[in-house]
Amino acid sequence: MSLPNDFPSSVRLGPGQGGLPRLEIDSPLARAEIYLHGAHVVSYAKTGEKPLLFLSEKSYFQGGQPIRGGVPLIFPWFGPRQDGADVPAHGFARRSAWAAESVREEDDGTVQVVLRLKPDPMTSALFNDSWVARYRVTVGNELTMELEVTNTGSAPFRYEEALHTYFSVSDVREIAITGLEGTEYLSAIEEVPRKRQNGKPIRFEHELDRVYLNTEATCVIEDPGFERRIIVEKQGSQSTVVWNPWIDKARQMADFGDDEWMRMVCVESGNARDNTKEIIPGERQTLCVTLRSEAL
Ligand code: TA6
Repeated sequence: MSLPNDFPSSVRLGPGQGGLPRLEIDSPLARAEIYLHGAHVVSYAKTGEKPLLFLSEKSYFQGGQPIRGGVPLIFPWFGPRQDGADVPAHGFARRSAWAAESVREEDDGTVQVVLRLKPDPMTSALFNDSWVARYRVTVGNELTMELEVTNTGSAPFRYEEALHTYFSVSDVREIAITGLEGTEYLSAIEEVPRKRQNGKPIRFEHELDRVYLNTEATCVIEDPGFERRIIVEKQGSQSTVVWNPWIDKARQMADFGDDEWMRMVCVESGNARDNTKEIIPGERQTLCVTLRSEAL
């Protein structure tokens, strides 16, 4: 694991849960934790505010297993791979050990961490060996995450990606998500999978698992219980996934508490299904997400 030698005073590298290497950021602006395992942002809280992200109390913290919560990094396929192959859901990036390429503190107090993942025999067997991924995480009054994929090979290839963000909410039954009104979606659980969102905000009365397509919209999670709204801005993303497992699915997940479905919602920014990306040799493509919250 190649690590930079010097860290800013607001950044510490050490063993986190499960002994996994963790970068802890504690600056005047915000606190955050980033695990090298999966390049996984596990927590973020702007100074003086509630944590923005949800983390399951039952999450695994072990090699090869994804962390349940925070911002799982999905690459190079979303969910079950579209060719039906028997491979881990959501690709290998969130299960891989990333290398910390640089850690620096900007003049305004924000901290930027750059992590990198390259092919190895396991990933090349599952996908191809013609790519490198870099992930820039900027921690300050906002949380910005940029996933950059470069085609280092001599042929184009297709991939899916998403920042599968778990947000901490007061009660999923009380929140509303705006920004996707009138947008077409693919549902993983509804009989008629391809539908269009009506003109109203998304509310939750059951399990909901939808890939909204061809949308660059900013989404807002209105949370009266926490007296805040969370703003999810994105660039380089045509898909927004919205998911809550609800009661039955929560019970089926060993790394998720039976009642945790009430306190989380996933609003994920990426490129999936109809919005699968194609990248030509030498091309570099970036998915960028910026998260912030405001008092209601
Ligand atoms: O983001 C929605 C989704 O694809 C759901 O179908 C659900 O499977 C969720 O991801 C979590 O997937 P995981 O593999 O992390 O259990």
